[in-house]
Amino acid sequence: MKNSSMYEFAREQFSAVGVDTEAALEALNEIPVSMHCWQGDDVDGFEAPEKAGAGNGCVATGNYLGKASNPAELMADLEQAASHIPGPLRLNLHANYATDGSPLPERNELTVENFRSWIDWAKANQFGIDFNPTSFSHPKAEDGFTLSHKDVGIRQFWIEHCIASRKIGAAIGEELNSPVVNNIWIPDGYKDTPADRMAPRVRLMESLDAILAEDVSKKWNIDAVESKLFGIGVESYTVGSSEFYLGYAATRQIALCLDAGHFHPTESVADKISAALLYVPELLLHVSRGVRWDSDHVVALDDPTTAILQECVSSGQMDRIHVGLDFFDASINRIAAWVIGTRNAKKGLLKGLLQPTKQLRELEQAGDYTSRLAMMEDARSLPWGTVWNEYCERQQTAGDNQWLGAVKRYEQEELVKR
Ligand code: RNT
Ligand code: ZN
Repeated sequence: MKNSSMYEFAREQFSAVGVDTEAALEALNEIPVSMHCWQGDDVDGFEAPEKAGAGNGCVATGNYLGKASNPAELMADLEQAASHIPGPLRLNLHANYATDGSPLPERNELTVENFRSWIDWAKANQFGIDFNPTSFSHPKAEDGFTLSHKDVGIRQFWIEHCIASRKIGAAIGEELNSPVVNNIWIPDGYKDTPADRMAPRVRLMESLDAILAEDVSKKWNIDAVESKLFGIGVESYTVGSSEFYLGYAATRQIALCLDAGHFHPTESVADKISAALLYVPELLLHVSRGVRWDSDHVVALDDPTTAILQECVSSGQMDRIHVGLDFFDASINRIAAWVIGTRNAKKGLLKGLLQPTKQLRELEQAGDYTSRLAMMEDARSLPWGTVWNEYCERQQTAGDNQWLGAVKRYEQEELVKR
């Protein structure tokens, strides 16, 4: 059977429970997903290795062939991945992926011109851009502290880097006519039990205030802060914890980043969205998958992930939520990892858009929880995959089970030569 006839059949089935698949597809096409540049090269970036220093918590394990090691390779790989992903995309850039300038300036002196090639690339490929200061993998972060460091000079360096990043974000946003989400994540914390839990948090709060004090366009640069439960080598205490940043984002009215891998494993990140949005103006999601101690597996369409993406759309708050990805897996084809994870994020959003939300709410309002559960569970087996494949077709992108061959060919033709 042709997909188009299958789609007509699926459309009727959804329509029977009051869901308009055409409206869902239109809405899906309005939600960009921000693809993270760092899946393509295991978070290495382009700085000279002696400058980059040790990793601090962002560890990609595996040694799959063909890692991108320069801007041209990373851009080509991103284009290959993007060609298998339907709908709008943004590029989530880290400051250590500066492309232009020889030598590159220190991180606290970076300017928009150091990202000129990326801006041109984004224009050519119709991507928006998001940005992140890189406060790790650097000699000044080697003891694991940055914005909360005891040493005022080191703190000042990272404050300047974050200010430079905000200015870069605003300049890129204005040039692309699309606001840049600028997300601060720092690795700061202790492996072992601290004697003073307060002092580093006071220093982090003051550093963030100094960063935000710089007058940067709010129209083009959206500040966000990202919490974490723990990291490798930072098992006992993370300065930028969930409570720290929820309080910070709420009192400073900036965006809060929820990384799906940064909470206790049984916490529902989906449930945090409606609570946080009462107090912070916007949310950034780092869609990711935590597995035991690791928070960065390729996004799967598992229940917790689907619940997050469904909640984004069914909350009716999509205009205040930015969807970004954050995973790094070096044990499989890196381009396939991007494609799988990004398609899954979009599938989760589509599943949310195809939920009979209005009807479920009416049942809830009427107190008919039996029917609510029945409808919710029956909705799970509606043919959303057919609607997804229709979307891929309309976007001239391969449907499920149709894209991997091209990625394998690219591996044979390009990646093996690296
Ligand atoms: C690290 C955070 C952060 C990074 C990126 C590379 O635990 O999740 O978002 O993954 O900045
Ligand atoms: Zn993250």
